[in-house]
Amino acid sequence: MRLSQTFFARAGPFLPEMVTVDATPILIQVAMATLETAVASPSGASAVESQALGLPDFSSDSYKDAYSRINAIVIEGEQEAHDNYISIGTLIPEQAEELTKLARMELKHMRGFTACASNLGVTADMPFAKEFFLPLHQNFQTALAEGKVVTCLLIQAILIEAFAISAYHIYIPVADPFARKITEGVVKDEYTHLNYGQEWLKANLDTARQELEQANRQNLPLVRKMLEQVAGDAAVLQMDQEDLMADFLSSYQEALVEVGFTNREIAKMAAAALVG
Ligand code: PL3
Ligand code: FE2
Ligand code: FE2
Repeated sequence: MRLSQTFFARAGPFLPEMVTVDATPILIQVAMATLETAVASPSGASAVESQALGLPDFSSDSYKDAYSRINAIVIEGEQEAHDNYISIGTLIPEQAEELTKLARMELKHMRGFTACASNLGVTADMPFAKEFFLPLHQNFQTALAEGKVVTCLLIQAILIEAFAISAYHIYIPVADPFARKITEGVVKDEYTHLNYGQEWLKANLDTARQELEQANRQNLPLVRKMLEQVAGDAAVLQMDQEDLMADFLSSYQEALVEVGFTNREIAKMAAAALVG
């Protein structure tokens, strides 16, 4: 009884497809296998249930191994996002209060994703994640030291936020139920952050244009490499690399439209990812 309830509750968007294939035998199979093995995982779904729903086995060693790096990347990304918004506040003091609010949201995200790892019994590989972010981190620090607020905003509020939004979008449908809830909450906040960057750059486009194009040429290729580097582990989590790339490009493009670039200018800016 409990099993079929959770099955239907979790089936969500997959249900119509499964019904047309005749769900009954699958349900019976799941029920029997679950009764026999009774493997309850910390994610709330047993290995057998997860597989029947087309989700990864959250308790497998291969899943946990990939998760230790992906989760660390997310935790490091949220922590750096916090630090970056505080730093940007030193460059635009009249915005410091608003930026502190954004920074606080990032710490909340970081705590949420830390809980996702504990829930699965995974230890985040933080040294790996620090190295993953290093090139972008260094470019941000150099821009900060030179007082280049436009570059800092492009790196954090456009590129990193668009990266996070795309990754979270693609992760949500294949996440364990606990992490899915957390990530759904986080992704809403990330739009607020992307929007903050868009609005500031839009209001300052006349003076920002040249620096923006230059910063984009330097940093977009780094994001492309990060997407490539994460692809293998993301695939273990059933996240598709092309979906990630497509979602990133659409968030990036929408953001640049909002800032005030024409489609042709955006295509030229996106070409930096192909060439760099
Ligand atoms: C900005 O607010 C946060 C920046 C975070 C960077 C996210 C990188 C995402 C890499 C792929 C993650 C898939 C989601 C998994 C969540 C545990
Ligand atoms: Fe965040
Ligand atoms: Fe953010």
